[in-house]
Amino acid sequence: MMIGKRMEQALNEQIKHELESAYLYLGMVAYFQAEGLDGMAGWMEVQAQEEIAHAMRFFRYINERGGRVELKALAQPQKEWASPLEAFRAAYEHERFITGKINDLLKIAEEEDDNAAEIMLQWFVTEQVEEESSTKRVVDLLARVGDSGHGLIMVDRELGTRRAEAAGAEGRSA
Ligand code: OFO
Repeated sequence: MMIGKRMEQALNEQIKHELESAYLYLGMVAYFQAEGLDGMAGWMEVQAQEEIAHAMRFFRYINERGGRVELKALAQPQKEWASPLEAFRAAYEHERFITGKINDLLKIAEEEDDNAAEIMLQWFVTEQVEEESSTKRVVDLLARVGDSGHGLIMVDRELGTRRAEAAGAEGRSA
């Protein structure tokens, strides 16, 4: 069955939200790089790539269901944060916002009796649990180290391992 107009529009909005996530996180990559925090920059770069993958899931889904993808304008993202903790707090808040959007989409799927969309969206429900928990974990770590320069370097080093893991995974699947 072809996708309904209401769902098609809502999913096109979601592609925009996912790309906005990528854009916001790339803004954070630039901020962390400027601060000399390469581990955090690497972590956020992997995060931004995941967001593009999320957008592409919706992109492909709309097409598979016979709909038409419509790309929207993206606003310029924030460039500066008061501290790495504030940046990660903003990322966590943004993930909660996205979780709300996924829940709204599920409601639409129910109202429209769109089982296929509902099943596709289940993946995102699980993914958002992971997204919220991974950003919250870093917020908690940074809150704990406070103003300690040594602590910040330790956290930066740990977060830097994510990029190495992601690169390893790419190597394996290639
Ligand atoms: Fe970060 O989960 Fe998509 O936006």
